Amino acid sequence: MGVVKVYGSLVSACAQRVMVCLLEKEVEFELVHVDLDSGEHKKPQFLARQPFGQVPAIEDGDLKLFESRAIMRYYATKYEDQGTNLLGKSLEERALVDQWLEVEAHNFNELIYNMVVQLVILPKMGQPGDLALAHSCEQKLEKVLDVYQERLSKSSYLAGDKFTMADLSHLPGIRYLVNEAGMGHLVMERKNVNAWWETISNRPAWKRLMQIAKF
Ligand SMILES: N[C@@H](CCC(=O)N[C@@H](CS)C(=O)NCC(=O)O)C(=O)O
Repeated sequence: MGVVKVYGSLVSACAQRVMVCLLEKEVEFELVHVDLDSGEHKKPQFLARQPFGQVPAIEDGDLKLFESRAIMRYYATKYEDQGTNLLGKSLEERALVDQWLEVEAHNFNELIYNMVVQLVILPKMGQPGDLALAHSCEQKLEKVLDVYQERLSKSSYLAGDKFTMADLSHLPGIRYLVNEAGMGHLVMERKNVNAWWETISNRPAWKRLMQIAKF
């Protein structure tokens, strides 16, 4: 069986989520570049892998899978005893990991995604971003990060005292926010969130991915 193939792009936050997970789990992978700029992800060949026309998708032997968080959970479970344990140990720990992963997916991600599209992606494509939408997302994100600030006053990581996939899942979005969207103050103004970000973004797997991506 060959190495895991990740279909995506180094600049895609969702593909980064999968790649940093594979690096934490010490699973070898090959990135098969999907050219988002030319719309390769909307062509039939890619739609056969991901019918919604979004990256990433993976191929692992006979298994083809899409949805970055499902892929992350698959590898966290398949290689539970290899590399970093991303799942938590007890049923209760795992439930907390799932809870914060749901928060990332439903309370956090969409706000960041909209802000990055309006403030970074559209301007890069020569189109004006909707600044009113970005501002409204920023205000909502302030409230979400206030909840994180409170949570992180009780534990070093979101689901407890260990790094898990709940923390990992935030890495690509926060990088965009801090490094590309000029929104670093949202993190820095919150002492516990900032300390958490410093810790998780200094993990060797994330630093390795940043090196590979040349960010
Ligand atoms: N829920 C999906 C979302 C995938 C997604 O939004 N991918 C973005 C890149 S981060 C994409 O392909 N955007 C291009 C598009 O939607 O046309 C996942 O987590 O895999």
